[in-house]
Amino acid sequence: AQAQAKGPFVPAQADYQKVYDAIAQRLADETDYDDGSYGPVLVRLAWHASGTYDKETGTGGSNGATMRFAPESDHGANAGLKAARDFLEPIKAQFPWISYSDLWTLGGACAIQELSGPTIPWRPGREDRDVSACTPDGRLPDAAKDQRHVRDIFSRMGFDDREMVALIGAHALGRCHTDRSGYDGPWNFSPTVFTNEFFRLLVEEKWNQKKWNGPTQFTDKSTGTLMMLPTDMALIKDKNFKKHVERYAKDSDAFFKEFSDVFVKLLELGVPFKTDERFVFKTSDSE
Ligand code: CCH
Repeated sequence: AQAQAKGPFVPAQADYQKVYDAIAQRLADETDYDDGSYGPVLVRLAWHASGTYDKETGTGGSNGATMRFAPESDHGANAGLKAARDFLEPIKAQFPWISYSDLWTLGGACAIQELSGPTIPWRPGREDRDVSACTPDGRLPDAAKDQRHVRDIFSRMGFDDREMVALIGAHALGRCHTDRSGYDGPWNFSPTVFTNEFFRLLVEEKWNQKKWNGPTQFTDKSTGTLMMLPTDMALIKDKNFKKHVERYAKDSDAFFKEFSDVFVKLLELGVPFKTDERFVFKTSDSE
């Protein structure tokens, strides 16, 4: 019998769930890193791949995965993200049909869910682009700056005040590394669990400038082991930002819901999708 003519492979939700499962499995296996998880750095990779978007020119964003190439891979803000890109290489080898741009954003969505965060509905359709699509340096936020800078950078992507505050709540996860950004330490005591702790601590803790030779950062009065960046402190200096910080500190459900909506929006900025359908992936503990 003659083999049936096959068209090009068109992956379905079940195929993307397999990719999700492979990332989740690797997150569970590779615990000998940082605070025990690659999840936070995967979230940062998805964010830095997407946060280069410029609404005026339509350039940047997650479509293209141009951080594979210098100069973008060498931009100061992207220091350390090679760890996340390398973590995903075996997944790319196992599922060669997925683009890097879809894989990096799916990695971020998977990490949020696996670290007990909200559901992140995700859509495929990004295509990798070449080095000519690299964005110029300076599109990602500089932690040493104030609320005007935060507003400038995130409004260039098309976000409003409420969305900016929700997004930065991802600083519940992970830590700063002196050999990457120059800053040091985690924002809270559970850096591998997605919570609203970042906001609670920002409001309830007293933050003092850290005495050290490094860049200006803030430390909690109670233990001296946690940190805030100058841009994090800007969220309680600015009254329009602060009202959302206070709301999220009190209402974890509101934070989870609004974070999910805005993270979905971030991962989709500038992507010429051909489909409206988003997939909701099952987490590893629900199977
Ligand atoms: Fe962030 N972030 N971020 N951040 N970030 C850093 C680490 C993480 C800023 C600066 C820094 C978002 C917004 C901002 C994560 C997610 C998000 C670090 C330390 C700096 C500096 C890097 C290092 O040393 O490894 C600034 C400035 C802003 C905005 O003003 C947004 C938005 C998100 C996601 C939605 C995550 C996660 C980390 C931890 C990474 C890790 O390796 O643990």
